[in-house]
Amino acid sequence: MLELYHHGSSACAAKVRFALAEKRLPWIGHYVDILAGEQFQPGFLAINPKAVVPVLVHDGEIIRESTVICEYLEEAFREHPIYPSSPLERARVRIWTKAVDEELHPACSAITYVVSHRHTIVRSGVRSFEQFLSNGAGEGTAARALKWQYIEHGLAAPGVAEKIRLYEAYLRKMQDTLARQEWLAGRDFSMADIAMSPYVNRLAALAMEGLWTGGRLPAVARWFERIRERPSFSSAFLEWMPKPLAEEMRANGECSWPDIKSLLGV
Ligand SMILES: N[C@@H](CCC(=O)N[C@@H](CS)C(=O)NCC(=O)O)C(=O)O
Repeated sequence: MLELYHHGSSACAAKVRFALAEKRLPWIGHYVDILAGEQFQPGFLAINPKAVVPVLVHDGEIIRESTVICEYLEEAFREHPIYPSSPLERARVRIWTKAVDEELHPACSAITYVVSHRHTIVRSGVRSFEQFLSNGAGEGTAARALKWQYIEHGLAAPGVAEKIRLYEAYLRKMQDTLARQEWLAGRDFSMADIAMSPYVNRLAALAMEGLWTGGRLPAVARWFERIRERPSFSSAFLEWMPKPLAEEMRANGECSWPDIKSLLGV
């Protein structure tokens, strides 16, 4: 039995749900509300001391880290492969997944917090770092200190502008690649597309589609249309996103859009 601990707005969790859907694997979900602090409950910390989702449990064995989880699924279940067979294309997949883990995910966390989650967290009554930490930090005090900077200073928080520019640079890298080939690793849809989709979808959820629409990055626009048309898209991305959170993220994104545009000069 496959069990997934996940959350609706988590990009890493969406990546694993997308992989599960593409591999047509049935799973049972345990929803962890990371905006309400459920990741700090002892039961969850016991399966992930870092207090982050996603976590996969397969027949009682715990697997953490979204990219590792997807690799595990591919190796444990050979049907409906999401990794290409050629070494060159497999290397291309890993370049994208490494970029996501090392650079894009931290950039996504920055933009999501400064544009939207900071308002949700402040509205819930949090006023100080001590209070923000009062639920616990798992093993992630440093990461949580960074998030507190995003909550307190928004777009003016140290390093945020660079992270948002880096995010946009990845859209342009995608454009360069997708202008030459249909999918990110080559001719076929693969784990590279699964890994990048949540990050393009996040910008769409924040009403920032203008970064690639209107003829700006046409190959990215066409690619994202094809991603959205896949039968797996709805179960991976839409069904788990609570409607009030989706509406809040979109409204907050619309408010921040002029600042983001001026930061990026688009
Ligand atoms: N490298 C980890 C990152 C996991 C991660 O950052 N998860 C976020 C959601 S996308 C989370 O659970 N955040 C909870 C928190 O920061 O309190 C992975 O790929 O699984």
